[in-house]
Amino acid sequence: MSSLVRIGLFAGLLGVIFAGAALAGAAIDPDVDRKSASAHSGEDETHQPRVKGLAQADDGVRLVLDPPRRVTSSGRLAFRIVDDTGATVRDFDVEHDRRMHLIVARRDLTGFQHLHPRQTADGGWQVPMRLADAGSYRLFADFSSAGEAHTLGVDLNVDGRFEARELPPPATTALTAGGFEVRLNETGGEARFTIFEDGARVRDIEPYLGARGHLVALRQGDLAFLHVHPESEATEGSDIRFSVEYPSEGSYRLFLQFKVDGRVHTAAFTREAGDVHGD
Ligand SMILES: [Cu+2]
Repeated sequence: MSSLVRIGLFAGLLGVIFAGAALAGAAIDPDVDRKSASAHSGEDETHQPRVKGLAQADDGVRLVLDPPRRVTSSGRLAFRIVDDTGATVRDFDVEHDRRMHLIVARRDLTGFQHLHPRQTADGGWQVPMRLADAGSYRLFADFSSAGEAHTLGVDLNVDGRFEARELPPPATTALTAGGFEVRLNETGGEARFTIFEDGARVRDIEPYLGARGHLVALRQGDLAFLHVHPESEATEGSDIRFSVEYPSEGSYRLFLQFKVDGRVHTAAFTREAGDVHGD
């Protein structure tokens, strides 16, 4: 909790004492505390940031949409990364086999997409993108430049009648569109995924983006993008393992992608931080 919040709460408590109980609801509104806390959760004073993607500009780089803020449900998305002088950044490092990873999710955590844009001659990026449902989407550009990793986030709106979907309840199994059943086992900060097809364990998982799988974890409410590290000792035939650290209580959506028979499959899981250490 920041000192400002603390001072606010202290003042609120004094208010309750002197002005009576009627003020209590407004002065010690738990929502106010939660909002302030989430605004600060992007940084950790002693460690690297535990969440990413909450800002459109960070660490001297900025994500610029061309044109800004709005897309049609199907078309081409164009964007650039600019530095603090406004110049287009052109040099990117290869991370997970690509120079640019684009993650898209609607704000209700449906409609997940993982795309790889193409760099144009002027240094910008383009990718065909279809957003089937109306609503507000979060777009994350995940890249590394000059040895520094960045995840910048920006909202996109698709006009139309918007119906938010409830987050599915927490689960440790998920079905992919291709009929695979994925089981998740979480213990001590490690998420272990096992793939099944028709009840039998799938062992011939193909490399995808230089690893056995790719995991994106988003926090419900602000779509904070979690640091997730693939565990290097994963070998042929083994589970797909990641170290996942939930930065706060709350609901999270995990999107695991893996490749079998040349096709990429996505399995999504809802997790509640709080039960992750208990089960
Ligand atoms: Cu990617």
